[in-house]
Amino acid sequence: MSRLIVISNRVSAPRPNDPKGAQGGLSVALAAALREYRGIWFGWSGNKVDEFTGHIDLQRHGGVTTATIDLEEQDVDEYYNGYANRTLWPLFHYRIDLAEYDRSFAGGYERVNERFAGTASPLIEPDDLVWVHDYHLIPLGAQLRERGLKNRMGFFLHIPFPPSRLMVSLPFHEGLVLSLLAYDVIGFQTEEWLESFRHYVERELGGRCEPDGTIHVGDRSVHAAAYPIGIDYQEFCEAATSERSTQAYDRLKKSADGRHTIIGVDRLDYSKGMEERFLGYRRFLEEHGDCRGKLFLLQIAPPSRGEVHTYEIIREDLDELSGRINGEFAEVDWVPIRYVNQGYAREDLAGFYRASEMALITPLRDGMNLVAKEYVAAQDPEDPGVLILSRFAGAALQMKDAILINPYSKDEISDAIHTALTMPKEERIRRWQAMNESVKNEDVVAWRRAFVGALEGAGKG
Ligand code: GDG
Repeated sequence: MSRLIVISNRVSAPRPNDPKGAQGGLSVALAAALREYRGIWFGWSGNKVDEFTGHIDLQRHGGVTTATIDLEEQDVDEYYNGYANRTLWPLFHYRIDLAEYDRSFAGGYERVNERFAGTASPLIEPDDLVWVHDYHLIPLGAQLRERGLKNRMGFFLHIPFPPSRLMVSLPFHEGLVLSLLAYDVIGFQTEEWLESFRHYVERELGGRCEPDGTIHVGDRSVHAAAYPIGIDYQEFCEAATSERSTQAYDRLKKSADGRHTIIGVDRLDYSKGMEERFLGYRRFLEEHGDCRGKLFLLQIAPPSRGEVHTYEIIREDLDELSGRINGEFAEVDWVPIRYVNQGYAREDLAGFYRASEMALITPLRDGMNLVAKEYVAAQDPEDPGVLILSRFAGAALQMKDAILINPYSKDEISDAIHTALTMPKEERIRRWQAMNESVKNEDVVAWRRAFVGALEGAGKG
């Protein structure tokens, strides 16, 4: 069997009970995918050095071999904080108003991708399968090919692919998308993002897309398809019934004191629609005065990307908004929003999900959203909670039995909370069973098998 070489921006060794949490969906999923596979996980260590040396730190953690490199401060500023998180992240989440285009960012992005290619290529043997992840590393495949690699190579995009009309606002967009064609397999989370990619290929690159997923541009033919990512279902169910999880469950239930808990768990990111969520919840409190004091919103939002200015602003905005709503509605013995800016261990999260009668997940745009799937997996089958989910999350395409809402509409959020509060138990069970089936069957193992299977079947590049 070929080895699997996974390459992503950050490598984080599996630490299921890291109390700081907030590893992000990608690293949680990749650790799970690699555990069962012989191979290497290559990427940035997260450390900065004065001068880039290309030194590779090889380690083995929890059944996974990791190979990491350190980057220079300028690399991190231009490539990670710059092009990846200030240019591509907002653009790919349809926020061209927030996207910044700076020549130095684009230069740093190319440079770091070259550094990845230069240091990773000696580790790659001719028969290895190479699987590159996410928007930080789009040109990496092309740069590995320039170094003579003929391996089968795949790329998976964890975030949405924007519609062509937005994509063209990126300077030199053709070069970026053309570089994707160096891969043999290109994977997207949903049919919707795939459709945007195919549209771009036909309209901007003059390519041809066949119904079986083959894409032809010039003399290059590649396979592009949707591979919806899932959670490690078994691991999460075990986490949800562990001793630690039970303690977390008891802690939340005790402090809820008979009130209903609405839970939200998100990295502090504008794409997650937390401001819209708070405003929708506020509308609910206005419209249903009789429900005040009977429920509360627990929003867990560990900080992320602290060095990017937009993230400081969202943090300030949410601090202010939650404070304002609490000031407006709180009573001496009740606070409507418990807003927590820290991460928790996965087992604690699982207990909190299980103890919550409802989850309110309202991203304005999200590649998939694993929190929605984790919430379902953690529920008590005899008395499950209700999932309220944005129709703009990739997960909504698989979880049609959630209450699907438009996160921009305060009214829809308010109505959905009311529907969830009054939903009969039989309906909660019916909806949960349907969602649980899909979360269980379309898990991270199925995702990895589908993608790696397509890569194994691909012609050598
Ligand atoms: C990207 C895409 C796509 C959050 N807080 C804590 C914590 N988390 C964990 C959650 C979940 C993960 O982080 C978040 O995953 P999401 O999928 O919701 O979102 P992104 O981080 O934006 O991930 C996304 C994903 O990649 C995978 O392809 O679904 O669309 O944007 O696992 O549980 N974990 C712990 N403590 C926390 O406080 N331990």
